[in-house]
Amino acid sequence: DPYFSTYRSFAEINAQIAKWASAYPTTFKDLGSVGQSAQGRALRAFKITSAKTGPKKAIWLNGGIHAREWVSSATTMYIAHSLLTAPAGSPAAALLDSLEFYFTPMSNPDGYEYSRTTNRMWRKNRGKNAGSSCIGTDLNRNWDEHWNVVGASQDPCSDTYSGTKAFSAPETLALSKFALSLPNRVAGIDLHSYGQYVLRPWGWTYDAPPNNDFYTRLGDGMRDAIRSVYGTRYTSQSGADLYPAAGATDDWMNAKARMVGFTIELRDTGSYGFALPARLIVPTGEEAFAGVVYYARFVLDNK
Ligand code: 0X9
Ligand code: ZN
Repeated sequence: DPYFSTYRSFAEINAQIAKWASAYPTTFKDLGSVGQSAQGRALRAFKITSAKTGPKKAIWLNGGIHAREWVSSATTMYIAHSLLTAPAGSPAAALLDSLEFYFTPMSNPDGYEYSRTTNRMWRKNRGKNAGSSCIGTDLNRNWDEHWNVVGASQDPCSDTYSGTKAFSAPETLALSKFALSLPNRVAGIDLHSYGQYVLRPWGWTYDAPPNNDFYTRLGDGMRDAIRSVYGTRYTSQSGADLYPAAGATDDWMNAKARMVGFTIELRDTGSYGFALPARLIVPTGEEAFAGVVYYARFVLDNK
């Protein structure tokens, strides 16, 4: 699909959502805006499931929390594309009979556009900070779970500024309300780059979570599923083993939203880093999709 030949703008991503809504009226549902960014851009959400009715579990895929991690939003959209085009009878298509997939592919649209137009290496949102000329909150330090206890800064000029309090940023507040509005939620993945990691809880402490064995089997299985596509080696470990950092999306999912929460750090391991060439969007997306299919099946069968 030529859509994935290059990194797309906020406007192009929204146009693609509109296209999918008309091309796949039975499986695709545009949920419109779940809130607004600091600069007033819409935080868009959509849902993919089959026409089959009955009780279904919900999985949330979140992309683009960090502005410069362009492949995160691209991969989130690629996963949606892969579900929409899954051949009838395939394992992926079968998932849609028992699951609803909810997508928020661009959770930091202001930062993303700023990274595209002005500063490629921007990470945070673009909210103003009272008493400082520095802009932005790190949206992956602003969630209400052990907020600011480790790996975060109270300096508004820092790239890991955690905000004035948990959910002080409109983006995290809106996303958290959206996630909690899904009564059938069971699991969620927050997509980032780079490093090629499958990160299980916890991210804020080295302590093992309850059900550590479940998380380890799931994370290792995702790692193996990803590798089976092109041989790409991801590392399966806890978030804290990368470095402890609190107030992140994944820990909030697990602790506060009772979801099986993971972070995936997509390609690569540092050759290109955040500036991953656009020709790698499709392979990165294909192997990530294999990981997501494994994850969805595992959650469906084991939770
Ligand atoms: O530091 C982060 O927010 C993530 N890495 S990134 O390079 N994409 O910024 C890792 C988050 C892992 N999860 C937790 N530490 N909770
Ligand atoms: Zn990130």
